Amino acid sequence: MSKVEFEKRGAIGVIFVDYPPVNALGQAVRQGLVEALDQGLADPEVSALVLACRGRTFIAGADITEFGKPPEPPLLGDAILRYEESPKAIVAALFGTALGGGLEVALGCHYRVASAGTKLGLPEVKLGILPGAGGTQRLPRLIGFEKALDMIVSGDPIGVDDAKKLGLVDEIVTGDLVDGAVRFAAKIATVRPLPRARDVAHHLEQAKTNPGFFDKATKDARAKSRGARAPLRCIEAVRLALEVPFEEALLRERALMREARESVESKAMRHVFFAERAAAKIPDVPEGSETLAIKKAAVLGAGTMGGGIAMVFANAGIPVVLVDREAAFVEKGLDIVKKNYAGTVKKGKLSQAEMDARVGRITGTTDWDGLADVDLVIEAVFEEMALKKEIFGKLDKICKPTAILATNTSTLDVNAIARSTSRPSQVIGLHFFSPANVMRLLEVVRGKETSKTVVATSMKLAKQLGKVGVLVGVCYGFVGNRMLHKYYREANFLIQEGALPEQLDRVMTGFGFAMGPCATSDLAGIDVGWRIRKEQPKPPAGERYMGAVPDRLAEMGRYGQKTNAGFYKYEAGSRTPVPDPEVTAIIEQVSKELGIERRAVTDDEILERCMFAMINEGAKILDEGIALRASDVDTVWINGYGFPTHRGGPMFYADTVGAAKVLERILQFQKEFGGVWEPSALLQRLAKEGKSFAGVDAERAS
Ligand code: T1G
Repeated sequence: MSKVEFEKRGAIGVIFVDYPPVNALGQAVRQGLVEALDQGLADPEVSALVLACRGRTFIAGADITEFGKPPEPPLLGDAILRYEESPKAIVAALFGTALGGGLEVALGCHYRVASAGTKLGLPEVKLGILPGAGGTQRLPRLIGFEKALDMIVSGDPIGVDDAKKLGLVDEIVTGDLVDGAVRFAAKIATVRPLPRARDVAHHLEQAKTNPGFFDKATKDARAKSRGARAPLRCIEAVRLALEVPFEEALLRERALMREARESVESKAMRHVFFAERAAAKIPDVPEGSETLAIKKAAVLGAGTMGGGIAMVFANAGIPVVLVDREAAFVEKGLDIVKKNYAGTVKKGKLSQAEMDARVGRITGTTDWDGLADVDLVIEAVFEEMALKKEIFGKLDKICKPTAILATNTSTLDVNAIARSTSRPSQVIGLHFFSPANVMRLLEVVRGKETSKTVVATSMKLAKQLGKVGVLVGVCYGFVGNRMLHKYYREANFLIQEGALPEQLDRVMTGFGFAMGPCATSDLAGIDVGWRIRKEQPKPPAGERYMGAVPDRLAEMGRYGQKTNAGFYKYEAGSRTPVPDPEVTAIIEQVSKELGIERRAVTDDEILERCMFAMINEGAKILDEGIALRASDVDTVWINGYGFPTHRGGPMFYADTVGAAKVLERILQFQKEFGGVWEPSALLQRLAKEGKSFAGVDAERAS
């Protein structure tokens, strides 16, 4: 069945795209668009045309699954030129998400009408590319260069009201969209000349008076992009509008887009796109599996995490009870919640009315009886097993039989917690990341006895809460923290051997992380890890201890930002890390006490040891089935640990280096630094067979 149909409504021809799930511009759709246009143009009874879509959204872009294949005609840019040059007016009828190539098609039409709630954007930069079908030329001409560049470089969509104000949308339709578009088309059918975005001159003239604008945009983008090239390519393309004629700019934009599409950066970001969607698919809990309705939730523990989690539910429209053992703790928790919301309102990112509605969904109490009718309880108290078991025992008695009992533990054994209840099948780990109302990742920790219904409900809830849910098994630190521990082990060993915090952080931010391990420890608080390590047994004699330097800093009261001194020093009220010679002296003293002769450490060694320690642990996690897919490990790191998206995640990065090279280096480190570098069996297999982690996912999916 054709993906594009033509239908006549009186004198108006309606071109319907129908290609679920998101009407992506695959070859058949492009072909259909051209054929339907020809049909409309050839029909003398047709005075104007409407371009519309069936299904859940207007065209959401090019078909990303076609990337990497040789482009087939008609090319999107050429199809759009056909629409733009049409002698009959064409009205695009937008709803849902008009994105990427979809918005570019609409920009090639002469008018755009839209339903309320429509989102419009050019998100290509989030795939490591740039708009390649005229978006960088038509959008700036139509709405102005500043706003257009902001949309193209950020990739963030705008709402239909803003689009109307900017002149991107001509009319917001109430009632049936296609009927409204047909009425609009009939109204403008005879208006000439036909308004084409390419012909709008005033923004272009204005931009030509201020070419310096692009230099500033480039400087800002370079500072923000953490080494990603796509934002810079976007600016380069938009700038063409000032430098060359429209047609030539289209060809050069297309060439820039193709260059970007072949880049490892774009392959990494497309991997991340599909990895996030794959993470939602659980092989033994297929789509459509039975789920429980979560209409009311509760959070136990009104501390920072508890308050953040309560906000997540309130933001998703789910009433939530915030419980703690003393009224003062509850009050404090609610105050923090209100402060967080007030901050968002102040930034203009939330209306006061919406804030009030969300705060209204959160009730604080010390009374556990209020938990009898909730559908889900999330425990977020101190990381003490005895306390958690006591709490789950009590919840087991109070909560209704169908209620899901979840723990937000980041390290403890979920199976042991489950066994402290009479309903282990209803127990699951829901591991949020701090700040819970900001971080997108949710590790969904499946216990041995967790039922498929509870797994399916939790994965569905993750999407409902605007989180990226990744299913993981039970082990110490699950996926993220378990790998983080290895990364930080190497980071701290490197400091003991000769590196300094500023070198380590420079290498890791150069790789693309927002912050290096030392600055991150200062932000999170060096005392947090120190207190946990103090509870744990020291490694046996002869085995190295990663905590030597951070323990010394903590013992000296250098907890990080909160004490204006940690691995770095901080001016009062500033978050800017300043290298501190006192820390260098402390580190040198600790190395001496450990009997380590300090040496020059190269940037390459730092990157390899930090990354390969992570990758090796990721491979062991896959070996053990704690993660279903290598791409899940990447999704955890991208959404929970600030791993640079343009690197694709640790396992994707491993594939760009190659399993054989990673193994070769790990075996070298094993020789130099001992058993902590025991290579994973999976990595050894991949190296031997010349395979990749992506290949493992494909094997497991088939
Ligand atoms: N191509 C192919 N498949 C796509 C797709 C696309 N553009 N967008 C979504 N899908 C699939 C997705 O993998 C999933 O599949 C299903 O649709 C539902 O998606 C020339 C070159 C539109 C906001 O970047 O942002 O145009 O997992 O789970 O949460 O300049 O999808 O069910 O098998 O995300 O409701 C630019 C990408 C392309 C938009 C819907 N466009 N898509 O979100 O559903 S580049 C984009 C999205 C381009 C031109 C260039 C979101 C969405 P499956 P979903 P959702």
